[in-house]
Amino acid sequence: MMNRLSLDGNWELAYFPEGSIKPENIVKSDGEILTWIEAKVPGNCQLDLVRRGELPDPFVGLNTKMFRGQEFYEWWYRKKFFLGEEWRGKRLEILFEGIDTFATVWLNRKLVGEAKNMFIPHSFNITKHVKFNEKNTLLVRIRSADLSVRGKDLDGTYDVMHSYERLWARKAAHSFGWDICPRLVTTGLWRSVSIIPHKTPEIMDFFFKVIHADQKHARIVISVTLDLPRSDPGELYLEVYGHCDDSQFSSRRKVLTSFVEVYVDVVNPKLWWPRDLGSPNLYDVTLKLVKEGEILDEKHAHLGIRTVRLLQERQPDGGVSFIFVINGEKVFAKGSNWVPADAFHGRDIKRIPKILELFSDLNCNMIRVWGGGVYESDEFYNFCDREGIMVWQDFMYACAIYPQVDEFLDIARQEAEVIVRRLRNHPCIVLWCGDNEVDQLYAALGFNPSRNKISRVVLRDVCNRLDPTRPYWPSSPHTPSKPTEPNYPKEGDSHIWHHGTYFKASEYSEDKSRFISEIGHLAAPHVDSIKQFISEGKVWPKDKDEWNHHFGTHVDLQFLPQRLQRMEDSIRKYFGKVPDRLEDYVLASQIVQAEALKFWIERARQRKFECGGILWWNVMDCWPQFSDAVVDYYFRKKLAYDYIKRVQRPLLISLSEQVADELPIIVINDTLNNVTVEFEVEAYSLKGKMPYKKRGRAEIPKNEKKCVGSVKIAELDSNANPPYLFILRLSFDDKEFENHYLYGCIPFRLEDYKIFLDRIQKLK
Ligand code: BMA
Repeated sequence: MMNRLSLDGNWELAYFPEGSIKPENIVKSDGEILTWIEAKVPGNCQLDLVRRGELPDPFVGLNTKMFRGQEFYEWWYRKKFFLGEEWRGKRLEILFEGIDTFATVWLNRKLVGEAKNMFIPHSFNITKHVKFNEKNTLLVRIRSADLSVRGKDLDGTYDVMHSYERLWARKAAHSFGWDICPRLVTTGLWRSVSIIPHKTPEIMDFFFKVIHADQKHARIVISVTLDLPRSDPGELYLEVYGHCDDSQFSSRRKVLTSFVEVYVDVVNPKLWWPRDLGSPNLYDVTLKLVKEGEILDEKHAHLGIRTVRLLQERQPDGGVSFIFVINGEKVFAKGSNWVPADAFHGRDIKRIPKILELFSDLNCNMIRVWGGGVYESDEFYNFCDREGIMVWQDFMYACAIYPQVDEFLDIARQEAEVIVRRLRNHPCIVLWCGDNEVDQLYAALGFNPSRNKISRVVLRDVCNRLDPTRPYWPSSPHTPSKPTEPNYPKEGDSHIWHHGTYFKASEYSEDKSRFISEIGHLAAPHVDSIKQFISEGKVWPKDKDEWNHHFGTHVDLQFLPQRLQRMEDSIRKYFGKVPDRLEDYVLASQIVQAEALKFWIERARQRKFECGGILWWNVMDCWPQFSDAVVDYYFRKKLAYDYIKRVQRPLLISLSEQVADELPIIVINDTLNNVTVEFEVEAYSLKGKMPYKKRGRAEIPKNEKKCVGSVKIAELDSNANPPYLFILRLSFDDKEFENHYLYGCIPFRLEDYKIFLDRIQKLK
């Protein structure tokens, strides 16, 4: 079958205040009555204007404010293309992989379709309207999102961000303004556009349903949806072949109806494992439609054979566990939250591969796709499949009480059906989650979140029906037995936010969470980055307006101006004062963040399986700002990056907090092998290395943690006063892993920390 025709690349763009020119006049003239500029697809209209210098770089200073007026514009795209004779006789569809958001499409002056949802692809049949061997003119009108949803029923809704128009617009929530994202209500063809030829019969969709898998045997049901002729298809067979190295399977079934189920049994299957536990094996699968030896259609895909379960068992302290179990083995989740790759989603495609490399390099085995962004691209999930990174997938609802009327529930249902069908063949996805912090909001307003029909009825039903292989979790955070206490620590997942509080304060150090799905600490980005996004002359001393703007105050919320203050509170608590040199200010903020994240991850791992995992907030910024991210928008890493990378390795040596005079040494083994390790602990005071050394050897059973000894403060040289820096070393299999622990009482002196930092930065 002939390949698709990509329409990506240069398009034309025109724009004007919505309604000031009649659409029918534009269509009638093939757009000739408009003035066109050059546009890039995939892209965003606003960026096309920036490229021409008609709008400033929105990421500098207070410039996002200059994009507000454009929110009330309509935008027209035009593309002219040719199709040769070879395209004749096929059913032709135009596929828009992402339209942001309220759009109408015409081809050769004929209406071909409408779109109202940024999150899902749209495909329109253009067979009747296309011309062969001559010019085709495609026109796309994108209306203002604000104006498109005006007048919709908002009674009974609530929006934390006070941007109510977003509730009816199925468009990335953050674009209306968030603490971590600017208000930039974008428009555009943000993903690829192509023309796809179809012929009948055709394989339309398939689902690899793994119903059983262990080391010896796997059974997979492959459900296939076909497009068949409206007459007897004859001796038509569906054939399936799969292989992964030397493991193979095949099956064949006669096609009688347009829905076919093929059962596949695999002996000694090569299972898909999350990283650290094994290899993320993938089978190459080919599905063929065959009639009398002729292949009529063929599709290729990857299959990861694995099972997933969410273990929720009563625990000795009365709580309930929250542990992912893959192929029967518990997995401790270490990872981070995925926020939008860019405030302009038209640029995602360029940034996503680079950002994903960071997750992998940071030793993450899980990513949570947060509900305030978008469902990610195929490349995103393919990467996670290949790397063995599990994905916690939110549906795109965040921080609001959404409309509960039937019209909205239908929109939600249709979107979920498309998304679940699109993503369910990715073994990386281990959980469908209804939303971000919607339960929490219901509870905060005094309502029971079980009333939310979106997460409790619509999404649950779609997941149960279209993908019964994965657990469904209604909201993050959520507590099944106490819905009105979604953040109850001993059950379900928790979001832990206390900006400005010392990271070892009891809120953190006595936390009993069963699974931490959000926790984060603010820090400034690199000085060079600050100079890139704060206007000249406003960098230092800080210009309150510009700094606050890049801390989230573009959203008119009371709590946001305090973010800057709270970051400084945390510096003051750790170092006694806020440095008055910019370089030191940045360093101090990054040290506190680095030590905080290191401490939280270590503590969660030390509580292995009382706690099922920790997904900290977050790796990357979607625009240049002061934030919880550990890599800034320009890809400059904060200090926390290396600290996290060290403490997320599968084998970890760590010190736990002091009990009486001792600090327990805890080794954690996240692999499925029993390991024998050698360890040692060295101590440094500000005067240099101390004569202390502790050595040992220990066996750590697979997938467990163990206390292998302790550091006794009384055994240290009493001539040197704290602070002390402990260097912990673990040797295994000719490899050495190091970690550190800073001992002493806050406040530390920044000058003292700098002395230790030299040593910390040399850790292996
Ligand atoms: C959380 C999220 C977001 C927010 C983030 C960072 O609680 O779920 O809504 O952007 O914190 O502050």
